[in-house]
Amino acid sequence: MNISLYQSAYQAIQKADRILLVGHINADVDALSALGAMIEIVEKINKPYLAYAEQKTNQELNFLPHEEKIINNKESLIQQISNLNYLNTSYLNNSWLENFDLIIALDCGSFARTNLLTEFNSTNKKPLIIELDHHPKTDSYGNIEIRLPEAVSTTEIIYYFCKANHLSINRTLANCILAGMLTDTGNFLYPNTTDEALEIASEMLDYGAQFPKIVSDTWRNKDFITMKIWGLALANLKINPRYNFAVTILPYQELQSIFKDLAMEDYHFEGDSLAGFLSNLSGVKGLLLLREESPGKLKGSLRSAQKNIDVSKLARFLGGGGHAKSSGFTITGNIQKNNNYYKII
Ligand SMILES: [Mn+2]
Repeated sequence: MNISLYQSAYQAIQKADRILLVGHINADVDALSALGAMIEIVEKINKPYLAYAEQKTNQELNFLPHEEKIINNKESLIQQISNLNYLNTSYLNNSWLENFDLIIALDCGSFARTNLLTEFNSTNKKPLIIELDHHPKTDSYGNIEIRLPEAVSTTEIIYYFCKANHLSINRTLANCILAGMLTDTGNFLYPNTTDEALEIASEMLDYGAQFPKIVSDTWRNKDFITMKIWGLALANLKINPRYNFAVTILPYQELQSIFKDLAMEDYHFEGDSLAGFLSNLSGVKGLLLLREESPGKLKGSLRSAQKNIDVSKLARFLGGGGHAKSSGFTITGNIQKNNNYYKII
């Protein structure tokens, strides 16, 4: 652990006047928990801050500490800048980002994942950036870059941050740290799980983290429609014998008919746990879950449990990214079905 890097990050936080905490677009539990932990840390030292994660989902994850303080769209973020008690009114134009002197980006593999790239590029007075992330490097954007691809979650990095800076870990921090670690490892079942992660998790229990509660809120929380979608993914599962690679597909029309039958219009698809579940299939090199999010737009999730397989290479080849055992991409294409086989054209 590079203690001085963590310490210089904390010094920058102590020096800052107005901080923007940001997690990636469509934030998952790790990103929201990392935000919750950072909110706890900056509130303790009375720093004016705003927290933002574009398109954060509202209902399912509201059990996470400080979740209600995370703004989920840019308009509200800009509106709330005036609450930061600061006289600069430049937020009225495109350089509103200048109202912050520090950005802390959490769980964002590239700066584009913050949804702030355009504003950042067009701002003259650029805020300092601290990056805490466990994704493999794709982009170098942090002035202080703390990137640990071997960490199971961004919240594990926040644990090291607390230790390096002698910050005491209260129950809120312990819950945030454990929640990110649990969800990014599928409750310590995915191949990215490390001995270190298990040790930190047990330490979090000592600090009061609620293990059964987090698991029931994040894993034992599947509704009926989710189970029907998992059923569709299982029904469409095939193994490509040439590559010994499993593939399954969720075509838009078939998803729509599930939604229609259950009178469900607005459904938030939780792809990570489905892909994680499917990756329990033994004997294959890996798995691809392909979901047609809207007609012509396909989202792929890749998983592997095999030591020598790095699925992120395929994800990057297709314009996406991620970890060696868990990555994703988005492509355009239409799904055609004939004789029980699907074809992308
Ligand atoms: Mn993560």
